[in-house]
Amino acid sequence: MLFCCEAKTQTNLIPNSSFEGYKNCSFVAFGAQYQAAIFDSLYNWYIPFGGGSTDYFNTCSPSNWSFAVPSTVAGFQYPKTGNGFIGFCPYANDAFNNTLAYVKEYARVKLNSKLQANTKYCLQFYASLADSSNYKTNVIQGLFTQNDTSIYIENTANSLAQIIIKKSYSDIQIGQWQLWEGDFIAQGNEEYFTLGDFRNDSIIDTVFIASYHYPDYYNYYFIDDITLYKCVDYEINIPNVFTPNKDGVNDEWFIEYDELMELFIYNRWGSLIAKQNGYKISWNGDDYNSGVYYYLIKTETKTYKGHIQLIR
Ligand SMILES: [Ca+2]
Repeated sequence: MLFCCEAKTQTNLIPNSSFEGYKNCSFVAFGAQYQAAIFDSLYNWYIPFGGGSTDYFNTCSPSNWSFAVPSTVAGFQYPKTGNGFIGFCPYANDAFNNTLAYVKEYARVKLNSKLQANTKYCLQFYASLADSSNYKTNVIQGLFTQNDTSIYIENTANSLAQIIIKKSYSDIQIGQWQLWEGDFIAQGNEEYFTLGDFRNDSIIDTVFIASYHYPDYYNYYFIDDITLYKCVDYEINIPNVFTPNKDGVNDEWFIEYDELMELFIYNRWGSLIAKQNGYKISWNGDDYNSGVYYYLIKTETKTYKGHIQLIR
């Protein structure tokens, strides 16, 4: 018999990760003072204290409103997936109020569970530079904290964020969803994730694009589909010999991996004799004779082929 699979699936630690869940669609037509309220319509996500006026866009919004899709207040943009996405200025001056003060905007979410100590986590999201931007930055950061602290506290230290994703300027093109990814090793018990740019203003560099909608310095990113998982970055270990003679030593051909595996075992004539899937797979040889058998293992990212020697 085949040992069956343990049901285990990695869950994305970011809730409402594609910004599809919202409380209501009664978005206000325009005005910076209303934007926090609009973002408040999103489930799970919020603007941390001092975190600017991050926006929420959804196709449910009336088409002539500022938060409509695809013609948003910040530029023309379809969602990466689904109907909703968010947008923010990682670093811009206050064009609305025409002041020289710089504003930085942020979005925060409480994770589905606390992070585990000494564990590596991989962050991915899609970002698209809005066509209203007249400058661009090339850094977006992820900050993980144990508490729901204010942005003012977090911004006092330079480069406090654990994940600093930096792209080359030439890779950042207006209106194109691009994958941004980074990783870090958790200290343990981090429970809040904040997206933004936590660098000190003095070290932030920018590249001029063109003068679009705003006369002042303006840099705006749309964001969609954020995932946070434990990283899978070790090689799969596939044994090539086992001895199912019930002496308790090496009686099973056994593989465990952090990606879902699909296993096929063939005899020397190419006939499929065993098949299973899971995060743990094993074969006890059934009633097959000593000899050489062949495996094909498909994981979520790779395919492995080779032979297994069964010795009775
Ligand atoms: Ca979405």
